[in-house]
Order: sequence, then structure tokens, then C-alpha cells
Amino acid sequence: MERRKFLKNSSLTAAGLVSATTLASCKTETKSEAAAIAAIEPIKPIVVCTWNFLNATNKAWEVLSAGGNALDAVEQGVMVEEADVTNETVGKGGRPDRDGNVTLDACIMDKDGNCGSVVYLQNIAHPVSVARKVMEETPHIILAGKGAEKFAYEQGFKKEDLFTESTRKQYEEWLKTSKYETTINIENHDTIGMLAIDANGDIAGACTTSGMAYKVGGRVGDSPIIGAGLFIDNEVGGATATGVGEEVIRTVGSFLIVELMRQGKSPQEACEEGVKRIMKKNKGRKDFQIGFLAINKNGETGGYCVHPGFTYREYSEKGHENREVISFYE
Ligand code: SD4
Repeated sequence: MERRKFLKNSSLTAAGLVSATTLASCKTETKSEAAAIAAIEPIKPIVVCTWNFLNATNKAWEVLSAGGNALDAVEQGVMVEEADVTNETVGKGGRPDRDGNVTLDACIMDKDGNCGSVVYLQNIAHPVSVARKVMEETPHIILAGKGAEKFAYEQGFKKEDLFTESTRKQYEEWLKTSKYETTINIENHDTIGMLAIDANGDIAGACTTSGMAYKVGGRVGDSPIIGAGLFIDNEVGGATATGVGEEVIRTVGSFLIVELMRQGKSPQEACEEGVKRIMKKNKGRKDFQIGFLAINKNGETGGYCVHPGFTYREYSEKGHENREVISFYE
């Protein structure tokens, strides 16, 4: 969608929300006021995800449109990317750290605030499903490294080599220079954060990544950190992030965005404020990207990023599209 058209739509919806709230509190509605209230009936089911992950949103939509719940939809949706070896930033085929280990981070959160997470997980292709098991089968929220891997085997996950020929070759090339700088967002598919609302109006989210390529061994980003890479509040909405995780952690980005929506901001406005908070701490810095994506209880969505290029995919009965997001630096 054209940027101008998208912005126009966002502000129209935001205006619709305000007037509906005002109208709803007015006892003597006119016919047209009642029609306006009906017009903002929540959009559900709906799924959105960071970047242009067509197959992942198709899968989530398949679950939602068959009457499935939001939690299953986001898990099964992001699993598509975890299994795709051509996606070198998520799951099997993800790029390794500087020591040559492919280490995965993921989390999942449901409508009741239950959540599970795995960090620095090796040899398992579907970290999001291990995170869901942590949520459902243990009294804990985060399992790390060897402990998470052992738990995964106990839960029936099988050991897999997460390297592909391509990522091994790239790593060998990288070793020749061993530049400390990490590479990020070098193509338009990256960490997947997914948010869904099911037919009941319940919200869930998931986020999964191999993190920054050639990161220092042991590094964990924002993606598996509840409140940073993902946050869901079933009364308000949900948010997720992609980009340089360190910056998202420093502002507890996704939690911040959900709280801003609770205070009345639209998803678009909340994402903009989230990025601006980060930029305040990084005055003039241009060498990193962050993209935020949010959805509110009405199924309105919004996104904002540091540099142009971030998009998000949205699928509801209204249609299926890849939305270009406006940015801090044009
Ligand atoms: C991380 N946020 O590990 C992830 C990486 C990412 O776009 O999202 N890249 O910091």
C-alpha cells in the first residue's frame, strides 16, 4: 500500500475510534451515530507479522479462519519461518554466532498473560514450540542454553544440525575478516514477531530469531524477552519488535507500546513514541534499525521504524497486504 494511503487510513481509523468512544458514552444516539459505532466493530480474526512473511501469515490465517485460537495461530505461523532454511535469520538455517554456534531465541505469550521463552537454544529447529512447552509444562518462564536443550529432548523434540551449506560457507568467509560488527536487516526478511486476534477477540503473540549474525557467543537479544521483543495484554493489544535487540531491551519496547495504547494512543502513535524514546537515547546515531509493530483490541494495526525498509504483513477478512511503514529517518 502507498505510504500516503496507509497514513490516511490510520488517521481515519483513529478518528473513528475517538468519535465512537464519545458516541458510545452518549445516551441519545442519532441513527448516523449508531451507524458510526457499528462501523468500528472490531476486526477479528486478524494476524500481523513483522516483515513480508507471506507463508507464515497464510498459515496463521488458515488456523484462525478455521476457528482456531490465536495462540495456535501464532505458533504455527512462525514455525513456517523456523523451518524455512532460506530464511537465514530464524530457526534452521539461521546464521551462527562468532564461535560458529547457531543459537536461537524465541518466546510466546497468550491472552491470560502466560508466557514461555527459550534463549541460547542450540540444535532444535522450533524454539517457539519449546517456549510454548516451557509455558505449559513448567512453573518457569525462561529456560536457557543446555537446560533448554535438555528440556526440549525430554519433550520429544529431535536434535538437528541447524547449519546449512549456505550459512556454513558465509561463516567461513566471515572468519577470514572476523569483523566485530554484526550484520542486521540485510534483506527484507528477518526476525519474525507475530500478533493475532482470534474469532473470540483473544490476543496472542510469538517472536523467534537466530539473533544478530556473528554475535558474541552467549549473547541474547530482545526477541525472547517478554516485554522487550513481545508483549500481549488481552485488554489492550500486543506489540513486537525487530532490529537491534539491545536498544529494544533498554526501553522495554513492546511493553512500553502496549502501555501507551492503554493510555489511549493508537497502535501507530504508540509505535512512533516507542522508536522516539530509543532515538532520544541515541541522539544522531544512524547505524541501527528498529521496527515496531502493534495491534489493539479493535484489530487496528500500526508500525514505525528507524530507517525506511521495514514492512509488516497483515491478513484479515478485509484483505492480505504487505504494509510499508514510515520511519524516523526518511
Ligand atoms: C535480536 N531483535 O536478536 C533480534 C534480531 C532482529 O532484525 O530482530 N533482527 O536483537
